[in-house]
Amino acid sequence: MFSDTIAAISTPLQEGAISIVRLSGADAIEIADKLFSKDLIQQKSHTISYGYIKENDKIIDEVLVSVFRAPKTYTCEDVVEINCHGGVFITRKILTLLLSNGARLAKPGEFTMRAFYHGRIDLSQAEAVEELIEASSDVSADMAIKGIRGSVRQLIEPLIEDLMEIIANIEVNIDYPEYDDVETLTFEQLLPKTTIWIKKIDKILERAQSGQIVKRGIDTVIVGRPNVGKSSLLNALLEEDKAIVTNIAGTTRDIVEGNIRLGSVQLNLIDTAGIHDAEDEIEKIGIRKSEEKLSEAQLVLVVLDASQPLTPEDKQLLKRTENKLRLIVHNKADLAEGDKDGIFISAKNKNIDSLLQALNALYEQNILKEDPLLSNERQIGLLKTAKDDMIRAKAAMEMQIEPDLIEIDIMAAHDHLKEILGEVSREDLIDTLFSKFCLGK
Ligand SMILES: Nc1nc2c(ncn2[C@@H]2O[C@H](COP(=O)(O)OP(=O)(O)OP(=O)(O)O)[C@@H](O)[C@H]2O)c(=O)[nH]1
Ligand SMILES: [Mg+2]
Repeated sequence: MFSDTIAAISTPLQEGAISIVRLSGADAIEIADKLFSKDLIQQKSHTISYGYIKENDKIIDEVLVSVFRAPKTYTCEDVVEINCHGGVFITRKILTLLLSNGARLAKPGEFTMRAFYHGRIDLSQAEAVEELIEASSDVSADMAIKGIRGSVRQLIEPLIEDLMEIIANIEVNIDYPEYDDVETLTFEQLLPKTTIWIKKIDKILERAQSGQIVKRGIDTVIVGRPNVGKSSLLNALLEEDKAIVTNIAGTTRDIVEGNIRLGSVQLNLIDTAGIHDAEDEIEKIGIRKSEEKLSEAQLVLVVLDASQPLTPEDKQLLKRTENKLRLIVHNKADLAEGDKDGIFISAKNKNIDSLLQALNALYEQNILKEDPLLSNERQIGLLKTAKDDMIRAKAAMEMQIEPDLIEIDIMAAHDHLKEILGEVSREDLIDTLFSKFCLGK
């Protein structure tokens, strides 16, 4: 499929113990053979040979050369990997020698792109390779490796099959309306199928949200009336004095942000201005921002002052956050008396264990046990588009519109799902996608 042989340095270009220069293509073995001290042409597939890279007769480096013959290789082509000493100069030198012996410099992601074009992996698997490289936690790495092994295909393929079945049904009816033995298609049959299909998509989309949470972190907003200790809590969580803390109500006027990692999830923390009826113009703007952040939040930490009875403002805030995913945090526990049922902390004294435990419990349970799921935005976007297509199809069915007109929407949904796997896709999209990869991958 590709006529040229590509080469690239596949490890970071910096000093290290070893660097790997990789070659892929029909001439990979021949090109490497020209530079290597031993014969590679006869070398068995999937073996490693020890020797020297030479420029004319001069020894350049002592190396290990792996030979992988097509088709069972990363790219499905002949692949050679040269493990050399990890100096920047020497690695570049070897690459240059390969290029002057007939290889072409690979573009970012081109090795993986070849694996895709040769059909070894689908587009979602290629994306997962990039996601694995970028993964910043156990969970995101775990999701990516599942993706590489085909979890997205497993998720999407049954949905494609359902649509094929619906399309086939419609086609039979359009083509052979006169045949008695062909079951006539009725909307009573199609409608429930469509409804179930949309429900399945909703389920995947719902779980996709947890997938994205793992990757991007949870937008967590700290709210409460002035002076309850929101900024103190932010500082305690971040383990640094990021926000200003004073005993003056209305200290925080702007948004203060910071990130912490809790086990496998990340919290994107936002400290806000205390919400109350303020007179001060600047504070009012701050409060407006707080409300905005509150409405966008994925998790809300409602902070109360445990040393005081609930005020009307507290009650109002509790009411407003009722339908949000929230934790009610009783701060200033050091000043409080009586029962301590719930999350009691003392932000000022950095005593926040019960909150950390509650957060861990929340996310270990909610997100991490589920698999497989979608977490890639391109894939989620296409899934949503396919859902919209089917919502249109459903509406048309309800209006008893001609089946062949409805088929257009169903076909669109089908194509959008296929596009997730890269099976109906535009060249430019694929190019941009692979260009995000590292060189040599
Ligand atoms: N005793 C005690 N005092 C605390 C605790 N947490 C915070 N404080 C004090 O409460 C006062 C207000 O703390 P902040 O963290 O500034 O409160 P805030 O909610 O951010 O206030 P605004 O930004 O004005 O809305 C400060 O004097 C803190 O030292 C706590 O756990 N125990
Ligand atoms: Mg504050």
